[in-house]
Amino acid sequence: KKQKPLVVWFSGLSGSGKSTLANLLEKKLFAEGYHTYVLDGDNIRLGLNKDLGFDQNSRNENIRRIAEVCKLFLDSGLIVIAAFITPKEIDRRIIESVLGDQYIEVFVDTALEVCEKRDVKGLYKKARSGEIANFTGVSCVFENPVNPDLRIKTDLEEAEESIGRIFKYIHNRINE
Ligand code: GGZ
Repeated sequence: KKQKPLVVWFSGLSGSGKSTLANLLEKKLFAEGYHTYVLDGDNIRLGLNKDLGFDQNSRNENIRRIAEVCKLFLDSGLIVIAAFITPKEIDRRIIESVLGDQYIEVFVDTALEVCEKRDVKGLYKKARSGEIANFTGVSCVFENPVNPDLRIKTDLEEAEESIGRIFKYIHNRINE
């Protein structure tokens, strides 16, 4: 199947559902015959970016490098699915300056209270107690995306519905 490369980039708080959506989207695209690659904290922050922490400069550099990696994957023809908090608008504009119109911005808009209640990894608890510093949403700002291509309300929509909307949105863009 012929495909046009694209980057679908999910931003949102820790626990908002970015990785879940990224993996479901990959599954859907694979089933439809597309070639994809998922980038997330698990394969980037443990490898390429293991020298980076969570202070502002490190986060900027994290996102900048990931955007450059996405660009390389675009050259190889893949549909890249990226899932990172991406807390600042300036970072999203940097991504756009690197990737141009091959960048699709998806805001996973899950309320902080919901993410904190889930607290899958217990990180919010640690952030509240001060055990983790600079935690997004608690002790570090998350700027809501100003004009995302898509906004996913995980508390109002089933994940499968969200994936359907994303697929519909990118369908024309990824077909040769
Ligand atoms: C935010 C942190 C922090 C701090 C560790 N703030 O839910 P997770 O655990 O699995 O995903 C989060 C991940 C965020 O890394 P990103 O590369 O996506 O962040 S950014 O785009 O801002 O560079 C979380 C974990 O790392 N984590 N410490 N202080 N998230």
